[in-house]
Amino acid sequence: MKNNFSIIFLWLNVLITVNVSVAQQKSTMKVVSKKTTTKKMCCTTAIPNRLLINSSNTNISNSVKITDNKTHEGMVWIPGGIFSMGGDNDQARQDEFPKHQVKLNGFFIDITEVTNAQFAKFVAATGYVTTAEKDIDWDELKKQLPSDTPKPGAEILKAASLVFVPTSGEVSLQDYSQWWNWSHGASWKHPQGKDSNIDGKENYPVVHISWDDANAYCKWAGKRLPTEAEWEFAARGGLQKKVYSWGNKKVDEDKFYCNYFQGNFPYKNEVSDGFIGSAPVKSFPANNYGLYDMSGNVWEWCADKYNNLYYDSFKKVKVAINPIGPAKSYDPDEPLVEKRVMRGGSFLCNESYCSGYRVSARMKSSADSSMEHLGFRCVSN
Ligand SMILES: [Ca+2]
Ligand SMILES: [Ca+2]
Repeated sequence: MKNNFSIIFLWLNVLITVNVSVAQQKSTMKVVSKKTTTKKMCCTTAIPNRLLINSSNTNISNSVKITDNKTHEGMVWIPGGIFSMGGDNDQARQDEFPKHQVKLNGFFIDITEVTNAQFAKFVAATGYVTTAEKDIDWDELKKQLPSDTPKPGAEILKAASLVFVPTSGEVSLQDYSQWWNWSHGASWKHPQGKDSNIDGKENYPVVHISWDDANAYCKWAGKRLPTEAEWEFAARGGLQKKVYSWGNKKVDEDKFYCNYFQGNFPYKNEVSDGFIGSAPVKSFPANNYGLYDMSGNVWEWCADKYNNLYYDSFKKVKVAINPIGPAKSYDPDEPLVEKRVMRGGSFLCNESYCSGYRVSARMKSSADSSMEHLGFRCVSN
């Protein structure tokens, strides 16, 4: 099995090399200094894409109809208001600046991440098949690659998702393939791989959910994904210019405020907070709005495209009103891959070098990416 993973990651690395090479030749977009974008390379800046397929070419065969499922059960109303969006301490990366004023209308938001039980209802009602459960379509993938790229073996293109496997010791944090395994059979029903299951985990957040999957669920539920601004506004819980959803106390000061990774990532998880992986929703204190796990547990998709320079566009704007993200995605690390924003950090985030559970921390991946620590929650008007 280990050999298979090695082959897959060799293939991934080939694709990465090809994409970067093509980007360097063809991209006309401004290339930003690597120094500013790869700072603190870790779980928060090295989220892998699912074989780097551009989401705009993802073929979604599932047809989900809007149903009359809209309900505000399990949601709270977040009154509108003005807040200061962006980084609040020296852990913040460049894409979290400049801080800028944002005004939002009120909205409802789920008090927890969407759970396995909730997602199972959706699948039972619609027959939806998630991205991770579908084989990779070579005809689509090859459109992203040079025409002479050879077709990989069928085994590599089989349905799979990324599962975290701790390394045996300290490793360079530049190479995420050391702790992410391309695991055939891994999906929301088998979060740690094909031999795992979610029996008894109905109240855990659903994971291995792509942005496309999350949107399909939202559509069925009569809801939508939060904008990045809505997500941050809700996470702050009415606090102004604080680092975390609970204020400025350190993540383990007095008590554990969220599910994260204690110890030395990615090989020694001390599990002082009681959870080595994801935790049942509501296992940690809610913020002032009554929202659970806005920090940690699993990353949460937002509706917005990701652009590392997006906040610069507000430099001359006094107050941004209900912003919905940039028109164009751009990530200087992978310029050809259209990406969407993820927020909140996960059980793999670590205080010493990433702290993705800060309320302003931004992450991104392609819309077809799915991983063991990636889920979502919904909002509605
Ligand atoms: Ca933990
Ligand atoms: Ca979360």
